[in-house]
Amino acid sequence: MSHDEASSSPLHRQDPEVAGWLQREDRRQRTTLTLIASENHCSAAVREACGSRITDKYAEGYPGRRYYAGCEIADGIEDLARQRALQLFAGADTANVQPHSGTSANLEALLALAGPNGRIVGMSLKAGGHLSHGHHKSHTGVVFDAKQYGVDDRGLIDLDEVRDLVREHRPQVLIAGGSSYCRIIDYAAFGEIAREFEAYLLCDIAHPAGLIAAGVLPSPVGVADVVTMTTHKTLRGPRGGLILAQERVVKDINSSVFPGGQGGPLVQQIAGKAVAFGEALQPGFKAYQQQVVDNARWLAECLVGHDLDLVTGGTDNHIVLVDLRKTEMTGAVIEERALAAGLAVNKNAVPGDPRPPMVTSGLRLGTPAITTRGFDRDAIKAVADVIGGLVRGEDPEKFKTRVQELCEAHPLP
Ligand code: DSN
Repeated sequence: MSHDEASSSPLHRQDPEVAGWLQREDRRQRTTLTLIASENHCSAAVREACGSRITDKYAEGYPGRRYYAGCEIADGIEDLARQRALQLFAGADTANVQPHSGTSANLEALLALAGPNGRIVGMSLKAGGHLSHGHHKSHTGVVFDAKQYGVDDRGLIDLDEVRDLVREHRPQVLIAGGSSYCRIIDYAAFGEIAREFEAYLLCDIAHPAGLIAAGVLPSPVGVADVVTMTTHKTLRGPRGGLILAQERVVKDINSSVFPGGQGGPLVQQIAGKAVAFGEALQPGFKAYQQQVVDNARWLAECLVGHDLDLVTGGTDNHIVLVDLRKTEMTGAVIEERALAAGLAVNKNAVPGDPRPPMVTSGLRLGTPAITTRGFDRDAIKAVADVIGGLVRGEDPEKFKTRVQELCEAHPLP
């Protein structure tokens, strides 16, 4: 939107204060390189759907069975989103597109499968898992009797440890997936453990969903009873959650989402999900996802060239986790220094991290957003050079012009 169009918009005329904040966010995104692994830049079409008039509509229930009048358009949109989700993730029996977020999706799925006070096993946050996999500060660590597995000295999931924990704890649900795990997860092996001990398998693919949809990484669909994900990370859609379920658990999952965990669905977000799934079904999406992984691997190589340590030594997906423990820097310090240079990165615990979560000894980098901006090998190397310099203690000011050149050469969609 041009400056003139923006300043004559209804929002700008009615509420210049909010409009001003949103313009600043627009500018922030244009002039910052997003290396936060969980963020991306969705299309203008997705944003238009999410800002549409259907935001006004209440549609509690499911298509064909709503608690309000006038839901026929909401039904059409939700059916379309569900159909497209099932095309993207072949082998799933149903898709529930209503979860407001990945955490809501996990809580709803876990309540459906384990019930209150049920037993669950998931990867610990410190090892690369997620809060909603049973962390003691998440409802999933309060409502359920949760045990957590970690990673070995190389930063890899140890399937023997997982099996031992499942044998001992006998969970109703075993969870596979994480938010800072950079390697391929062996879903088939998790499935064998779950079957051996009669647990359900829940695979949380919030991070690699787009890579899996494009066939760049192996899919857990068909192995897992339930697959949860977010739609706004590698999948490049609007903020929200999605649950895929096999027939035997569909009824429980659907009633756990509504009326169990949520009221009216956010139909405008479901419309945005339908648009994003449509985009992901186009041939260019596979090339984009392959580039996300190629860029992450190259970024990892370039960072190793700057003598930085990486958890697991590299990556198979879109995430690179830098272990700063041999340097003078903490995750928090580098996060701040990077932002001063124009890079948005996030501090992140590394396995065995002695520092607290607001400090950390790690840096999580991701390539989805910069790949959307069209980054190639030269541009990735330039980013690695900035990070290498910042970790060595060089002044962030020195990199500002180079980062702005990269932003201008790679505009937002
Ligand atoms: N915020 C997500 C991430 O950054 O991975 C997890 O909830």
